[in-house]
Amino acid sequence: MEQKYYQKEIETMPLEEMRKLQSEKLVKQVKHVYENVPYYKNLMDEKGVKPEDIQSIDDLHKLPFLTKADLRDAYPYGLLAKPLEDCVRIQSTSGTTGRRVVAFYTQHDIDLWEDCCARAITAVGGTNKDVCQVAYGYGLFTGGPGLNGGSHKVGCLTLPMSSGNTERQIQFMMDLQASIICCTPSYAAYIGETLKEMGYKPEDIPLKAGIFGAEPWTEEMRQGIEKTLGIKAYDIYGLTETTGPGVAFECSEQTGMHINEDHFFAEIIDPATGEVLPEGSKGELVFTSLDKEAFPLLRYRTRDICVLSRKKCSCGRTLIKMAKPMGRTDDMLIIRGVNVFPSQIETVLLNQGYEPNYQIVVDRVSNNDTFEVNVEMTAEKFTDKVSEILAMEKVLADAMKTMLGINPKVHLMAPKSITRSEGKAVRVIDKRKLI
Ligand code: DLL
Repeated sequence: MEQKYYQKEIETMPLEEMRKLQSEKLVKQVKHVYENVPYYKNLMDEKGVKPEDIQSIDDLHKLPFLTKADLRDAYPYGLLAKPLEDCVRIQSTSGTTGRRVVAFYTQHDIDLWEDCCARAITAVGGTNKDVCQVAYGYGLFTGGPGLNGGSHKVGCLTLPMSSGNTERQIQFMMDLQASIICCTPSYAAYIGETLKEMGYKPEDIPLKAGIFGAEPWTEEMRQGIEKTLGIKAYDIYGLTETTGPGVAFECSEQTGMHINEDHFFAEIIDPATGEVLPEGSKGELVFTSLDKEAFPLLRYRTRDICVLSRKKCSCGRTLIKMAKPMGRTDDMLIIRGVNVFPSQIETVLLNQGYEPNYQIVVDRVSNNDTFEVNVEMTAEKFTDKVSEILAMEKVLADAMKTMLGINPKVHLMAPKSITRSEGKAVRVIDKRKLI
């Protein structure tokens, strides 16, 4: 694919220049936050750090971390760094527990967010000749509004579908010949499944690329979606706290996501000690907003587990890359003392020819963890013979045991019996009430 960039100078900037830009922005940002956010001033005072101590990006480690707990404490206005009169938008997390995170944006913040999404769309080959169907949820969730804004900036004909109403999605896709689709990977898989049932073949589908994120998905799932929809499937990452989608995006190489590091500086830390780890280490991803005005979080602990790499990329971008997040410090299950990530289960299923329609159910009975995985049979694998079902369950349980080191009880279920998701899929039901 011929490489196109949305902001070439930034996206291909030599590292030394990028460091200079980041340093200048950080020094200004720390001063802005210290002077305008009493909550943050207190945190810095407690740690004995003054804005003068931050002279370049190399001093970043001196600053305190911010966590989700800080966001909850400071809800709703405690971390606001601009007067409300200067803010033009609020977005919020999809979190279902505790207080939601509320993020504020000035027009400048919206602009830089939409630029990040425009970089992502351009990186997958999007131009003003494309019809871009945005099937992430609109509203408080950042997915719809972020990619909608990016699509406008690129000049695509934007189809603001939001998520859900799959038959209508497909009708618009076909009638208007949508060439790019943006949604969660689980919804993309569902759209693919529905198209197949309707009798469409990959070559009948007008799409050429998809921009999928907001939840973890595996390489195997990527291959499945690419095959069913006849497209290239690209990853996109972000979180409400930093803006939304577009913090990092995938390019034609499809080997991880370039972080828009002129706006978001990334560190990897040891989640247990907070120590900053060298490039290539696996740990918790931490972001610093270098130039957001209204809600500029510094050293925000995302709880996403990830690896960074500065390996040269064939697309010509010099922006650092993050691997697909491998899970979260908080959705890593510890079952009978063993660490289990839903993505590992997904990998096993896809390798064994199943679709990523599954649910993990964990409980505790007489002080012992129970670990069950409900998996849908595909139409091709469907059988109602008990002996065959038992044999298939055993094959899956053995493969999971090899991957995880512990034995799950696998239940095969009829096709279509696990509820499909139009947004983020619910993969885990933990009944142990450990927290
Ligand atoms: O999910 C923003 C977004 C919208 C990203 C659309 C991409 C596309 P939140 O609801 O605040 O924001 O959830 C953020 O979702 O910390 C990750 O754990 C997870 N996440 C987001 N993108 C990815 C991805 C949006 N590509 C949380 N792969 C993050 C894995 C992802 N996990």
